[in-house]
Amino acid sequence: MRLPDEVDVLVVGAGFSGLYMLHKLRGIGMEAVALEKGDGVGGTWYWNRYPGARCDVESPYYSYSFDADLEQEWEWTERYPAQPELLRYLNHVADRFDLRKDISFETTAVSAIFDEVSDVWTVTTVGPEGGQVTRARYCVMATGCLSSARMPDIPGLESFEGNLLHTGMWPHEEVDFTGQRVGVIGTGSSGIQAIPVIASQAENLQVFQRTPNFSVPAFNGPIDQEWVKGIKADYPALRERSRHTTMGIPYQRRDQSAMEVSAEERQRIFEHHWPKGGFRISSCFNDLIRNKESNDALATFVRGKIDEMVDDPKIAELLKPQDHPITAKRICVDTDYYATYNRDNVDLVDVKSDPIQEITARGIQTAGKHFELDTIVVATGFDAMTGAMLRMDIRGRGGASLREHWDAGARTYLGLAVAGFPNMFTIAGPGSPSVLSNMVTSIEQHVEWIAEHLSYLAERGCASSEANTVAEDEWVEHVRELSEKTLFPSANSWYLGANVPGKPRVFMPYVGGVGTYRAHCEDIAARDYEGFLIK
Ligand code: NA7
Repeated sequence: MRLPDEVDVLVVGAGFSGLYMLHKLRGIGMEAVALEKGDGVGGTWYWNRYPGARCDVESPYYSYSFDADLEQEWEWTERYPAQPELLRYLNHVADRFDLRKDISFETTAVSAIFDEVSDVWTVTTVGPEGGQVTRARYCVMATGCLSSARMPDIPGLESFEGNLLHTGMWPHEEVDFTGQRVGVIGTGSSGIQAIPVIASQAENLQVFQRTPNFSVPAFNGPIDQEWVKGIKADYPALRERSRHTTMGIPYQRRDQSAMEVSAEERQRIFEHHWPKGGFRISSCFNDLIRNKESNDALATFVRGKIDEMVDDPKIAELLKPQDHPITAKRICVDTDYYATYNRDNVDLVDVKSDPIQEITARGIQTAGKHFELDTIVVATGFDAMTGAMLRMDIRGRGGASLREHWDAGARTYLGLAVAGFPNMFTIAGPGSPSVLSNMVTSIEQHVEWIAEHLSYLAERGCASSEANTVAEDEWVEHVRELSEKTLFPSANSWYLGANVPGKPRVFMPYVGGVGTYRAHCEDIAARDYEGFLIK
């Protein structure tokens, strides 16, 4: 589709956020179109096609709740959805709601400039039809939090003559590692998911680990049909409960400190939660991310599990995270990760003690050794939360640039709007629960809030809405204060921008929980959008 010259709302991105935003805007009678860099829908689930790519939230919860028929008719096959299944789901949603006809694929937004006289954005894009200019009253940035993949700053990357692949920009064709010597750089969630699958195919796998992460088994498998039946029968109540939890998943969190029980009882509770799989372990006490002692107890328990799963005690030791509190980085949810190190064809290279010096034409050179490789898989993550927006040249009131406004760290009001950038809204942006939550729950809340806000403006004949500077300053301070009451800032995570050299170290997500946040947003709306300048 060619973008129109003028439209009410331009949505940037066609992943979970962009698709629902487009559907919702139609529902309130607005003319809306979306643009998408990929040649298909799916966002994160379009780009991250690496082997083993899977969501860390269980299938029936990691899905839209806005349409009861969609909820009932879609059949998940596994407990945790794999990337191909999620992509199928999002394609189904695009077809079911006839969204494709309003999406311009293979189109990238280059700049968005706000015109103060007309209160309209002028967005310049490049796509199959060349450059285009679209004028939109509102811009919604559905650009994703983990959509700006980062190549590591390792000298010689371009000189490698083998196959170089980034997990976040994986080729569409199947990659077969059979008979290959493979190196994986990075042991975050992407590396941890890909490593067991690559190891099962490759002749030899070298894992280059700089910092170990905590990972817990998913205990994934074919979905339990009885469990799904129960969920489908009770969906409205479960969804409603999710919206008022901390993470946006309807788990019952034990309302007790880990320090309120004896060491034996604590161990029993950890053991009880471990086989439930995934994030359930972090719901077993209420203070794991706030109380160092409680956190240490869980970290020690998980390190003990690593000892049980890894045969070689020296490898087990290297795999145990020691430098950050457990759950202060999003915990990884794996299938057979630790057991993979018991395979004869897998080696762990500790690049803390033996740093990577360069990539050569034939492999990886560390301080101590040259590793000959056919393929290097780079699983080094993303310029998270702000990267995709800052790639565009966004200019608001007075020609001020977003890059300058965020020079010392992302600043937003509610994670939804930016002072000085009227009529622009962000979905799951910095300053909202976003990446600390079940993304779909948070995305739906933002889409619905934005749609309601735009209806409010239309009903009153208003042309512009802008977060005011005081409200933004107070929100930024509130987000910072809340984070400092937790252990989150003590980890060098991408939540803090710590993975990107030179990125300001500011804790970006809102840690107060999905439920508290939602109530706050609803309250702001009920008070005629307090903190917004509306005219
Ligand atoms: P992450 O979580 O940012 O992990 C990136 C990994 O890559 C991490 O282990 C890094 O080690 C490592 N890394 C980065 N640069 C280098 C260099 N130069 N040398 C060696 N190792 C390096 O990204 P993911 O894609 O795994 O996961 C992102 C999110 O997606 C995840 O949290 C889930 O929510 C889904 P470091 O810690 O920097 O020492």
